Amino acid sequence: RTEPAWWTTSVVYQVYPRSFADSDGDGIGDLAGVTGRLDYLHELGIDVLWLSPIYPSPQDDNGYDISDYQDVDPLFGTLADLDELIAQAHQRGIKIVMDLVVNHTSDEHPWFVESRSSVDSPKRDWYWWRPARPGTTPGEPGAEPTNWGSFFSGPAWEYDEASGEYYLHLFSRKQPDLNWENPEVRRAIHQMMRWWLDRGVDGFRMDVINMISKELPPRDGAVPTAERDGVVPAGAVHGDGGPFFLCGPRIHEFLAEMHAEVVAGHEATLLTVGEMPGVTIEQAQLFTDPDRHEVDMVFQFEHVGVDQGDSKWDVLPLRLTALKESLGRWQEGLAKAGWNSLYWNNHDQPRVVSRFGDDGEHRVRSAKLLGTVLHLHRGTPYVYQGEELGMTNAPFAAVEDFRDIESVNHYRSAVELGADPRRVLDGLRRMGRDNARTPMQWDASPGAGFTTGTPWIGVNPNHVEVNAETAVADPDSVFHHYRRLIELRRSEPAVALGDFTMLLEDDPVVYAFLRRLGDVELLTVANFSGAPARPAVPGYDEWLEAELLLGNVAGSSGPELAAWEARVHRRT
Ligand code: ISL
Repeated sequence: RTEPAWWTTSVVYQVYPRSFADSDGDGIGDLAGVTGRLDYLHELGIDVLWLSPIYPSPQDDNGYDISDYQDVDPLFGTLADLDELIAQAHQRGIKIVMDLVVNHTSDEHPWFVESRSSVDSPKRDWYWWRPARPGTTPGEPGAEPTNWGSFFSGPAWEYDEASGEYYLHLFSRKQPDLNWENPEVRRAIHQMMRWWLDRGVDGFRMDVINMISKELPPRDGAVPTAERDGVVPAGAVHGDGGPFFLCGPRIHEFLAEMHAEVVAGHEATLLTVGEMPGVTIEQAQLFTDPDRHEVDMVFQFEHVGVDQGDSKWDVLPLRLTALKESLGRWQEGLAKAGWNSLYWNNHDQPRVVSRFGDDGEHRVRSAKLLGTVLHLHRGTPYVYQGEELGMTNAPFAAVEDFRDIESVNHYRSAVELGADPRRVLDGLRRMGRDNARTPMQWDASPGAGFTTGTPWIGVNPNHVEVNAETAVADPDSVFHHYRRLIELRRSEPAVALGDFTMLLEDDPVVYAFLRRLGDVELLTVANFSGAPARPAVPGYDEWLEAELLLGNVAGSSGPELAAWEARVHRRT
């Protein structure tokens, strides 16, 4: 067998530029801001920086609606600023991975503008244009070509009056889906990707890449028969198009082609990670099997769905056994071929310490516990900005505090359909994506060190206590715990490459597992509760004699774990 890939010992850090660091005081983060904070990231020890979209964009979905793939939005700076960021990062041994958003463009992208201009446009077929449902009046409700709902509320089809046809948008109406069936579309994207590699970037995080192949012809999806989330009445919801566009018929072909056209020959230095809502283990095995040359790893969504009911807004209490069952199955599923990416957080998820930990009394300890559990799994860990500080969800008081199109649309549409506004707001507060998008907390100053101006979204008032300046100065902080976890992945081969065995599957509060490589064994035990707990791991007394590699409670050594205590033991 060949050498393990470089990213098996690497940790990726995600920057959401809009919310990371604002260098010019306009209240929005920018590229020069990121460059100015590279020393901080270097101290944390990360290997790769994934940059959420910085391309020209109408910012309908904060840059995930791109109007030019080969430039930088003035909001974030210039191409020269990006070149500078890449150069400065490389000088510190940090790779740069770009967000690749090619399931859709902005409706203001010249490709779509041309496609929309006429049914005879040479680019008409670059997007999904369809006539109204037979026997209906175009433009009337129910005349959409299929009954699919968009991820951001409302139908997934938008009527274009000028041409009398509809175009498909799985996300906002300003994000029309590209037609990957058309080889010209694929060629244009490959070319653009090569252009970025030539510019010095080190890979791509591929946005909803498992949605690019659609089953044809598009047909109606199943409509839920019960009311949804206890708020949206049955009959008022759209059909589920997922079965027609999640991992569609040509997805493996498209990704293998992209690999051959763009990545082949550079595998040894690049990173490709496909974001894939709804992906199954069986599919992920195929996507990440190195012999198939598709992508290095995928983002799956099962473990961030364990606390959700009918939809993401229907929040259930965490059952630890369900979380273990899910992550354990993914560990097993990708043990032989393929590779896991490991994450709790990104710009679409609420903050993990508020979600699966305790963001009150035990904030610091539970944030360290969550980091420990995640980083000791087999796979490549991703740290989302502020996670290394134990940043929490935001205290949004009213719907006016939210900026995210998903939250704003959901509120409007659910309330319109008769839902109780307080209940809808409660869902937003717990699951809304803006929880992850409040400004990075650098210091205790009024703008949190993020901006000298007025931030585009409110700063979390807890920045006076939770901030990077305080954390870097405190050896016991969440920051330094993450730094040690990142270091451990490089120094202890069993962390990166050891095999994985879940223990105590049925235990409702203790998360425990073994990693093994050669004669090295690592045991991780973690108490997901505010009360002491005894890990019922067979032979735990002997483990207590073994080296304690890492813990989050100073001086603790007995057979009992304190509230939110986590330990990593090592023996040979
Ligand atoms: O958070 C979600 C809404 O419930 C997810 O469905 C999310 O939209 C999905 O994971 C896809 O996310 C990616 O593509 C979207 C963009 O809004 C997200 O920010 C991005 O991560 C469309 O480009």
